[in-house]
Amino acid sequence: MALREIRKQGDPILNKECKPVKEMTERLQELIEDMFETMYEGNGCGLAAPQVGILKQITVIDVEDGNQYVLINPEILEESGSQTGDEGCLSVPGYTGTVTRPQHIRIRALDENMEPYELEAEDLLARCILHECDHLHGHLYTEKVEGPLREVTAEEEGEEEA
Ligand code: GNR
Ligand code: NI
Repeated sequence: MALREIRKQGDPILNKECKPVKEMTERLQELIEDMFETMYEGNGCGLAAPQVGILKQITVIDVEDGNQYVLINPEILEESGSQTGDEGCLSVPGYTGTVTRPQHIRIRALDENMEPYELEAEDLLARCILHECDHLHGHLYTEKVEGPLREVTAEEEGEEEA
């Protein structure tokens, strides 16, 4: 396991389309483990492969609902309702902004064993999945933000050990 370097806004890799994964390999298993470690280190609730420089459709999510989700080649099947709330991004450190997204979604993805599954999500989990799916298609939340990006202090980011 190893921490990976997080690419920051302005790095052109963050605006590229990611390729679907065709087969699981040892290298990709290691990437997924490293993505969880890198996400937890940054106090994030999700991380997409392009954020660590890999243009593949892989994202990991942990919104503290007791699950560690791995989404490979995710597809959004349904969206409904609307929620407005604040988002941050490990590729845009120190900022937050308000984004409106669907309240409820249904998705299809492959897990770390390349087994297909469907998942229904709402609230933060839906928001996080949509934020990560945007990364896989070269988009950042800053394109969708309503009003200004606001600076957040280290305290608000939860960096209390700093
Ligand atoms: O840590 C993160 N918080 C967050 C808050 C609201 C909606 C989405 C997110 S994901 C983000 C981590 C990140 O940059 N993932 O790509
Ligand atoms: Ni992000």
